Amino acid sequence: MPNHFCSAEDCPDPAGWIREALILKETPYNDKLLGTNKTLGLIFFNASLRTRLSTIKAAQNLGMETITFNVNKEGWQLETAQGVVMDGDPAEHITEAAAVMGGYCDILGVRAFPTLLDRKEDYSEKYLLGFQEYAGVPIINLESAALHPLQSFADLMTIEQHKKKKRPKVVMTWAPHVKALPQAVPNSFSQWMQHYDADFHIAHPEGMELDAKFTKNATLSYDQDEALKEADFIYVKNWSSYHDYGEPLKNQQGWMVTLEKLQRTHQAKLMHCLPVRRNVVIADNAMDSKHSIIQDQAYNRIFAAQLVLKKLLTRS
Ligand code: SN0
Repeated sequence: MPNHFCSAEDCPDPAGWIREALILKETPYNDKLLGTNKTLGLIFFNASLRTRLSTIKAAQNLGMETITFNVNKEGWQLETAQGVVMDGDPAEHITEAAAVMGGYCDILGVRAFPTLLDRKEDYSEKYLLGFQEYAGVPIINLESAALHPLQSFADLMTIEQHKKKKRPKVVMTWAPHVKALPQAVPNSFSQWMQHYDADFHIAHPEGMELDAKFTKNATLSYDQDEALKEADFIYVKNWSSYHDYGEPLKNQQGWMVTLEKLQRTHQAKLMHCLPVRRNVVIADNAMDSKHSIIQDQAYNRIFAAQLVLKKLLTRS
């Protein structure tokens, strides 16, 4: 087990972990003593509902204490660059802040979204790497600029729980949105799908290609209808452009997922990481249909986080 959980690359055995997490879900309190006198710190630079609550719940199931800190709202603004004269807004350097929080906690989770202004800077993951370097404790990625591994791990658990054939067809489709959103969720899902036995397709409009490093094993299509044919799972997500960095698509028409589209699939299960804007990304008639396994995805977040915490607490 590596010292951190920041990417699929930090999971040595995805299939084994999915199995273990699904077992944990049946027996969530078996390790209640494992976290005695251990503290998990959760540091948020951005908003969160599921990640925050599911990870706290996971820690409680293991007997850990938690400290949640909305650093952007309640803390000092942090400087991340080395060697700068700190005569601007940031009052504190990540070097000291991470070390202090690492001293108070045994494991730290960090959420830091991208700015979507500068790709190189966003994808350098300066917050995640800064915490890894200076905190001196294991770091969990609670959604960084480029990746959201706790979400993807729960997504794979959910597919495993619902699949009816050994190698299902899984289609991730781009969908419209009113804002420019990060690529973290689709990057991460694609990265984890490289380690999962499925026929994996990605449908998106021209110009919305993700970093090929993550999508290299997927079948890519610009035709949503074509891609959705015979699908067993449809993962819906908006993202902004990776190549024209941070730009939303101008003409988004025709990409919202509706019940009519789901009815043309292989009774596909509908997935989304949430939060979802109804009738922009997914229509009400699809959200409220029997196709949706979105609540299972959210529920599985507890056990994905619990297994990761367990692995970090017992790593040798
Ligand atoms: C985030 C994203 O990465 O797309 C978090 C998803 C887990 N989503 C949003 O920021 C949605 C914001 C909005 O206004 O709908």
